[in-house]
Amino acid sequence: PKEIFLKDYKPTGYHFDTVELKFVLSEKKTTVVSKIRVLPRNSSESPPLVLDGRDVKLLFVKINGEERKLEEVELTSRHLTLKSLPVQPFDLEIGSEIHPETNLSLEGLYKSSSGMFCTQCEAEGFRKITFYQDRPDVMAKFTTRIEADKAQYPVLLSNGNLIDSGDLENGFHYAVWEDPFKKPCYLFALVAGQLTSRDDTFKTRSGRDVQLRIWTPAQDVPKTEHAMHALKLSMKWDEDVYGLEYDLDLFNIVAVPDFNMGAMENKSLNIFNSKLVLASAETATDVDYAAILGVIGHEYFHNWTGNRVTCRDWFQLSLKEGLTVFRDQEFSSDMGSRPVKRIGDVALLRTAQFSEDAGPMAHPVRPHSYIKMDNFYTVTVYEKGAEVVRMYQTLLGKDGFRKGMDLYFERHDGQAVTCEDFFAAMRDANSANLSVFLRWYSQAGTPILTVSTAYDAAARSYTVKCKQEIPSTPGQPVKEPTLIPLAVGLLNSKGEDMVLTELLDGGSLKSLKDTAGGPAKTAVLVVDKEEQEFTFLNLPEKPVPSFLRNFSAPVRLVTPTVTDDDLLFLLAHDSDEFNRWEAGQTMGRKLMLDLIPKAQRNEQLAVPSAFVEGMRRICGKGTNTSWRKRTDGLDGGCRSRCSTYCPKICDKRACVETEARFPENCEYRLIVTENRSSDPHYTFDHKNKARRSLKNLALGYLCSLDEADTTELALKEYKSATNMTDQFAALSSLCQNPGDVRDEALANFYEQWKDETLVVNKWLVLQSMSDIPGNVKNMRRLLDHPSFDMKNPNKVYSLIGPFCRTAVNFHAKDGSGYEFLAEVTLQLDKMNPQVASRMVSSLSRWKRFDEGRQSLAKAQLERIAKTDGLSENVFEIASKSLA
Ligand code: HT7
Ligand code: ZN
Repeated sequence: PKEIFLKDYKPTGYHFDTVELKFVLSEKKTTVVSKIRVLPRNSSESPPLVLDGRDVKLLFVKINGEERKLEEVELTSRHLTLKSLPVQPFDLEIGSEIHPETNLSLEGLYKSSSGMFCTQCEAEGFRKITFYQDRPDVMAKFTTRIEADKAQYPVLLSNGNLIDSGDLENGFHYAVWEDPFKKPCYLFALVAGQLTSRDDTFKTRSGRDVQLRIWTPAQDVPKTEHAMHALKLSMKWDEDVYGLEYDLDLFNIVAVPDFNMGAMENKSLNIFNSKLVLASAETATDVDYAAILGVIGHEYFHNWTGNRVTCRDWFQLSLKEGLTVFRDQEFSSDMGSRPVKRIGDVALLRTAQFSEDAGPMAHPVRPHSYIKMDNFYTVTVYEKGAEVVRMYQTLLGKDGFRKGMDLYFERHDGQAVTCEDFFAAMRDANSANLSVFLRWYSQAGTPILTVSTAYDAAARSYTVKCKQEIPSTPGQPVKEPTLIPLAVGLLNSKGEDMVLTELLDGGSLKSLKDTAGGPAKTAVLVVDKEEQEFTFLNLPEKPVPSFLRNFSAPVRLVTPTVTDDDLLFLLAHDSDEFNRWEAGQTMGRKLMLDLIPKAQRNEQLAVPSAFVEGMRRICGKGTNTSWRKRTDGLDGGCRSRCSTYCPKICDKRACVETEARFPENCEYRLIVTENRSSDPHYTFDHKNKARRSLKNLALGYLCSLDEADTTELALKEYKSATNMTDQFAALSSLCQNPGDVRDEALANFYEQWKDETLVVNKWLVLQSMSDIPGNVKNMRRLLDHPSFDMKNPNKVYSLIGPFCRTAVNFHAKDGSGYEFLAEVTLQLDKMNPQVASRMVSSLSRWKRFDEGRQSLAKAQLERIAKTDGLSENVFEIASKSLA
């Protein structure tokens, strides 16, 4: 397979001005005719025009209405090359035939299991529809005519405005859609099927009425209320926060049950995986509701960051994705709890992205090369990319960031641009000097930032010493220091933020103010050298430092001079709620790591009472007034996040021997009863979500004790639940312990929900993530279960994905977990390479396994890599993992 490099980027020799597409959809084949107005870049020469095309049968080619003999064009399995073209603008007409009815890859045009036709063109799916310059810097105005059987496909949708429709012979009908905005072909969309819409309107701030429609099969329309609400909130938020208004009179969303990713931002016709649209209190959890809010927002926000301003090439993917993830994170924060959202986002970054950055697939936010672009829709491009955008905001302030965004749109509306263009807009709008910052785009690996401190009582000064180091990654052995914004707060002995007045930075003295000009309580230190010192002046006492507030940079922070007492103090007092959580986590992790070898040596285990006390107070059970004051201000969602270390430390033996029975000391039983809702009506708001989260966390901890009364409590919760959040949480708690109760609860749940495919997926998840020994056998049984279908990505993500995250069964000593995954991957690869390559990634980090497991995992990777007919997607992951 061919590797594509960023450094080889060249603009095309031909622009496409307008594109008229005509689709005739039918059960046995689909014909596509495209008529393109082509503008040669140079009027003195006509280089070959190379069009991409895969699995497309060429029917005819016409230039200015004149047919070219097919023997005269160059046609391979990937390209159609046209030579001897006019040097003046000309019309290119291409007729082709495709087979959506057998397309299981779910890219290009495919027929969903629900019977509807639908498209997915990003990144390179349009070439499976017709021959085209399938790259994002080719932007054209599209008009789309769709013809199909009226009874089978009553609804015909594409981008833009409906300009014509009517009946044809033989029971067919047609619709013509015109999109007034230039766009790359990856934003093209078409949908045809039996769909019903929930309709609403949104009045923009300039007073225009926008029609909003969410399309689903008729029976699902009641489940689209939350999605519609989320859409209207998103539209309002983008106006309020960025001054960005929707630019057409119609916005459609279609839900499809078979979709490789979460959703797609096609211009005015977003296509969504059903699981990110459909929700009801009975069938969806709080987590589902939150995901719907975030993803509806994300796709909507792409209308400006992605569609109006798009990417020059796919290496720039983070230009739109990192920025749009940042925007959706901020939107969700504003709609719910800011610290809880931040804690969740950072937790994901650390578990998924930091490990990607430390493995064989490590790549910069802007990769240098790829074999298959689909493999680069990664947590690095999305989540680390969002952190890079967040750092601009941290460095420039909210107002400065907004100025940068305004300038970005002013300069680049209607263009396909690069990450440097975004950087330049931020820099120029703020007259800032950030050049070292660009290294975030080009260097892979997570920087390690070591920060140590010294207080000089006589000088009343506090010195912060920073050292940064970026580990080597494949192909990048040596790194340069990058620009790290280190947000710092200093607490006095009462636990209050000290006012930071003056800072000596590399010898120069700066007076500190917050962004509104008031006294600074958090300073942002700009660390841009390998080693650097900063000194705060005028500090009357030795402070307790709160470093990297709100996780101001995606780094691993090492703080050798921060003591356990400091951590407990921060857990109690830090005004930065993220860092309160962080202090509890750091402390909890330290304790666990301490206890493990002691447990292995069968020694007496003890958890310091200060930590137990700290956790009790986080749960809201403290009496000490200064603690009480702090925890009262902490929302339930934060409490729930902060409490997550309690039971992990509390392995059953440790609890008994230390008398520190966390579940009892933390009064989990009380938490369950106090937070049980008396209101059968489900409300998705932050207060209720936080309450349910704390209650269900406590229930899970109690059930980990596996005692008769805790099981009884969980069964009671399961039976009395009035919404899926509570029902599923109770079921998950019960499922921790093997036995009849678990089996019966699972059977009961399936019986109740077997007709709700999205709920059945939850049932699959619970079983696949089980640590019950020998679960591979059960997995094989589930592959044959009527609820499973290898062709549906949601089923694969529910059954195979979670299995690969289990410690006991995926990593079974006999290699049966790895073998199972290899079998599934190879089977899946024949249908859907994008999903197959996501699955094989679970074996990528085999070098970190123990010796025995390394050779077992490697053998399976080798088996995959040498299979004949392997897709490029899976080949790229398997071969890079073995390198
Ligand atoms: N921009 C969308 C990306 C996407 C995608 C990429 C590869 C294969 C299938 C896909 N479906 C959607 C989604 C987004 O980030 O908004
Ligand atoms: Zn996106």
